[in-house]
Amino acid sequence: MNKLTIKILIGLFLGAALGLTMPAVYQEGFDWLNQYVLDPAGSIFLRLIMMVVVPLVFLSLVVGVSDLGSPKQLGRMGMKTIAFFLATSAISLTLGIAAALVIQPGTPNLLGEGVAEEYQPPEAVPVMDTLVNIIPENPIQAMANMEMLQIIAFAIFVGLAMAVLGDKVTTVKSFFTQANDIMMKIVTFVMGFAPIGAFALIASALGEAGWGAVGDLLAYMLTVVGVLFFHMFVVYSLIVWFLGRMNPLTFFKGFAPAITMAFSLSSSNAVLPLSMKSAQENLGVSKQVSGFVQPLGATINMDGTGIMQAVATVFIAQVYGQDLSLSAMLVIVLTATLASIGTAGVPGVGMIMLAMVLASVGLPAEAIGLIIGVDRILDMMRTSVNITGDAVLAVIVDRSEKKRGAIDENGNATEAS
Ligand code: DAS
Repeated sequence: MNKLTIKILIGLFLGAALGLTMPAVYQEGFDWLNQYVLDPAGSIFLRLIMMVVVPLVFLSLVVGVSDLGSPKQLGRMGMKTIAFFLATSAISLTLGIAAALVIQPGTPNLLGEGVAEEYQPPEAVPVMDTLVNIIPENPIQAMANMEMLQIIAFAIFVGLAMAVLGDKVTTVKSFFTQANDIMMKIVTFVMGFAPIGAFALIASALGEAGWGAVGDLLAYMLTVVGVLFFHMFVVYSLIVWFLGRMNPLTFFKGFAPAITMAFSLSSSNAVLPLSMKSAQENLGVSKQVSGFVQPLGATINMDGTGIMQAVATVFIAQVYGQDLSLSAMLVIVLTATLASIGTAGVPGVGMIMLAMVLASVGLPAEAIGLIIGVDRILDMMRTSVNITGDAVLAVIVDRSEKKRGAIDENGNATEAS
């Protein structure tokens, strides 16, 4: 477990202790502290997160899509890989939404009396309008207004065009790549503020909401963890068994070193070397397939993150007393699936993308304050799910490529491929 994780967890527990005890002992003192210290510190942290959302989503998607190459370059294995990643992302998001609708972890006005009443939900948009409105009339205006689906659509067009133009746009490509690196560095800076941000936000939220919020917070966490476990040990087991023809026990035993490392580091990118080593040496995946599928998956495939985002969005809608319409649920699945295409696997990035999903369905990002405190604990678990999904696909693509004769049993490409 790295130092930042430990600091965030300490911030979480100290903040929760303060928020749950001080108001009962010295309400005026807490109110003053909340007004002049906790609220400002929490708002600064949330604004730092919101600050990076639009540039991060746009740049990471442009770079992610252009790195994928054009459909022709991608070829059979690439198209198969992306189709599977998008399919499991959509499944994980749908599972998350369904679980949160059934369990109902959030209760209206959890964040304070009248919060649900004074919240003005955006008017429900028919599904067809939602799909038509994905195409922006003015991409710059879409960015200014944080119209996330329109930003995503424009970024995909730009990325595809860059992939097709190839060497003609290397200067622009390196500009976008470097700009994306800058954004990811800013994310690291923002996450460095997370211990203080988590302390302030959880203390303020629990101080205002009281002990009742602890129950909702636990219900939220257990819903996320429950779906993560289901997706990891049921959905992935079925896929690796029926499509990969591999005993799930063999799979999880062989991939266990990477899963435990991902849990402690909360970063898919950092674990990638071990993920690939485990898949190649313990699961028999060829170097060729592992070297393509797992690095791609570490960037574009984040099923665990999708589960958190889906549950968190429904939870926050419940806290604001808003019933999500069918088109809103479609927007959640679309934005979270497509936006994850370019998002790198680094600690805390899922929370930043959650701010984007909330914006896409008109929910205020302030509500993140209640759940951000416990996010690092969930980040450790969802990162393990993220990399496991990449390994599951590597196993099934490897098997299908070997079955086609494109790769021989020693993992070398044959001329037939
Ligand atoms: N920690 C991210 C990863 O490395 C996932 C997330 O932040 O949701 O996959």
